[in-house]
Amino acid sequence: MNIHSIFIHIVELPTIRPHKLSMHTITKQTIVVAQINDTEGLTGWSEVATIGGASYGEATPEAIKVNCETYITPHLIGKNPQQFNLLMYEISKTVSGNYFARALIEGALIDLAAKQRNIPAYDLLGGKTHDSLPVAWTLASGDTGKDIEEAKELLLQKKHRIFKLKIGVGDAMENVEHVLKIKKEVGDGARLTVDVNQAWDETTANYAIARLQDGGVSMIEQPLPKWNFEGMSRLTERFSVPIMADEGANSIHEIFQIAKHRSGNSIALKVCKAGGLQATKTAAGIAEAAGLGLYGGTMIESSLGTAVGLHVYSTIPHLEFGTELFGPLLFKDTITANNIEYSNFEVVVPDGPGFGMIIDEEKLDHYKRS
Ligand code: MUC
Ligand code: MG
Repeated sequence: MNIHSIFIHIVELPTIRPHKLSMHTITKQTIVVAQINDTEGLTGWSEVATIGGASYGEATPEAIKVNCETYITPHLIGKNPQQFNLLMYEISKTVSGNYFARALIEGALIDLAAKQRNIPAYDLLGGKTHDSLPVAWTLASGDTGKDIEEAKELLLQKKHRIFKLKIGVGDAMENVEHVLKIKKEVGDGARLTVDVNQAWDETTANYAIARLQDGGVSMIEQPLPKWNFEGMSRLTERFSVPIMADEGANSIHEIFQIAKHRSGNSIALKVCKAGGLQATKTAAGIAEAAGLGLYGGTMIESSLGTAVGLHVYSTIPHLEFGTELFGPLLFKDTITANNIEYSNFEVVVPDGPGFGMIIDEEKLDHYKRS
């Protein structure tokens, strides 16, 4: 029952099309996978994703792997994964920050603990309140015509009716026109949101958000740099369209400060940013107590990481903005034998044991960095 061995793998999966963010264009997504084996032959698996090396955030895949192997996993050998709560608390005393690394290890411990009991992971987190959740798709091809085509096709297939547009690259007002053209084409059948990924200054944000709000856009994600909490407070006060904090909303302490100073009136949750599934639930609790809207965010994980997100988001009763767990649909291939199911504009929570995903070890080996 106790932990026998732990391996951390860096994996690279190609995407179906380039995915353009303000700081990086993804053509191959890098994920980090943890594998924790127990003495009885069961394995817990988990995943965190990163975007563009060190460009999106401070956690790089290489640092996650080395910090897990040097400072976290030696502490876990011989320990009982059922005590994941205590183990992660002990780790928090010797490992500061490193939220992605801690989230990765906690996820694999929870997957293993749930598999040992033959129950779904969400049952270790209080039980699910949703069987499936609304799921947004990100339009980020960089081409207005292609984005319109993509949105219409996905609406027709009943896959998505919430679209997030990445608009942090290039001229802000041209980007606003791009959004409004798409809004006109997809009509009222879909909700449109934008993610600026920190690319604007406050003056630009004031001009652009006014146009987007008038044009019927339903949410503006991280318009200002992550350090500009006061600017985010002023935008939240000024506009009626929801302002969401993403890159600025990481630890539970940051989320508390955002709630206190209204530096955004909604939060993009992500397991990696919070440092784990339990911390994600705490973050959701702080946001709920402050009346902030919640979004089940993604760092564009593959099927395994998407299942991790789904298991924790399924235990949160009210996700005002739904989720954006579309990752598996952006990848050309997967490292699991089963895949995440999408139907009727929702993503289905995979039932267990654990996170409910079966690793295809040949595929894992194929896409793993040597
Ligand atoms: C982000 O900033 O939200 C989520 C969806 C997407 O296209 O990029 C990610 C990261
Ligand atoms: Mg974002």
